[in-house]
Amino acid sequence: MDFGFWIECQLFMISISAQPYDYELPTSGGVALLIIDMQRDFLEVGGFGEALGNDVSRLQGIVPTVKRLLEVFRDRNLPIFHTIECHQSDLSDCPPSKLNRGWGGLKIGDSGPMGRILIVGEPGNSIIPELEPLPGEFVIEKPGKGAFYHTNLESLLREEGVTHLIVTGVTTEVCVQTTMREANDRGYECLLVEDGTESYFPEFKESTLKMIRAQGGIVGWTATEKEVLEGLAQWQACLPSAS
Ligand code: C5J
Repeated sequence: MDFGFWIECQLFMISISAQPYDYELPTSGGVALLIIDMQRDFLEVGGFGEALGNDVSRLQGIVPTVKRLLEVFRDRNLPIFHTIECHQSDLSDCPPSKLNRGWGGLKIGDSGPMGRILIVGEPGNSIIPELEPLPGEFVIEKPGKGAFYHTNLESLLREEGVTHLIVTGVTTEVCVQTTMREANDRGYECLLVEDGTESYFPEFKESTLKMIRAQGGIVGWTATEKEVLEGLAQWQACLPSAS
């Protein structure tokens, strides 16, 4: 590291240009990527999402962005957490309040176009092949909308020394937002990647982004993939391990 750059690293916090204001990165690691529910049943033609009448192409639009972020975190050896919304085959972890909701003909546990809906191990429940987790990456099976509810996510984050979460995935206003709120309450600094999250309902996505960064970042920050990658590149160059 050249001396001028070293001085810059010491004097200034490295941050990601974000809304509602810059997202400061920690001086010694602690940043992880969190990818929420990029499952075949939500994203693929012929899956549960489409069976419910949703346009899944909206969700597919973010796959290249999430993949690029995933590759950057892999290249830099930073922790990666994937989540899957799923239930046990006997539905013992699915409360009636969740099981009995919904319009269409299909409910959780029913046989759908890609196997039983939201049941662990069924074809539609797996993460899309483009983002398939590699050994060493964490996969959190979650029965709720939030990734902290009835999972070991919090203890894993602690063990890995994670304090900052770069959040991506689907759907913005449901599992992504719930997880960010849970994480925020637990003290994690969360940034949602604007072009790395999507909803079947564009107006819900836009409202969620606004809600997250309202009141000075009441839930967290938002930034584009480009802004995240620029900030991370500068941050990694400043880490003690880079010198
Ligand atoms: C939903 C999710 N929408 N991953 N799940 O039920 O947001």
